[in-house]
Amino acid sequence: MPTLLLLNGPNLNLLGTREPGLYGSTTLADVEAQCRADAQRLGFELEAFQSNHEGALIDKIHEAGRRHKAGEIAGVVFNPGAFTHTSVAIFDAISGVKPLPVIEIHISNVHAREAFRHHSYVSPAAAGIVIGFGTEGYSLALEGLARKIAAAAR
Ligand code: CA2
Repeated sequence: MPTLLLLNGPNLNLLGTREPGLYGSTTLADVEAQCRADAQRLGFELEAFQSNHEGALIDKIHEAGRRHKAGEIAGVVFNPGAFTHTSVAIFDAISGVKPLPVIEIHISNVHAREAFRHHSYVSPAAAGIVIGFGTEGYSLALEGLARKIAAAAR
């Protein structure tokens, strides 16, 4: 079965354990289970990976690009965490694996927060963006990704 990759960046392993006012009380394990069920409903397997390290995330994007060419990975939902606002290297990695579709997702509405969160290096390389729907945004992102994959196959 084709596979979707769920990627989460730095500090998202803390989801549900701190700052529930900002990020909710759902844990990363809960998010991954919810996404696995969503993916199956949409006809995909799900692989999930979280890292606090920029290079590990970049390596995973490169691997996803190779597996996309091999017909194994159909697309990626990615919350790059704070690297969203700092990382030209992640922009380059996503640009370098096109046409693999990558949906950027943020749990909080970054535009209603500090000015340094208003700019994303990732968005120009993303196939779509979901912002501010809490952890349910991951489900919306998977749904949108599945629609883009279906449209590209037509
Ligand atoms: O809203 C989002 O999803 C963010 O990507 C989350 C990042 C933040 O740097 C971005 O600006 C927006 C932070 C993730 C930290 O997650 C935590 C969760 C619980 C407790 C502490 C941190």
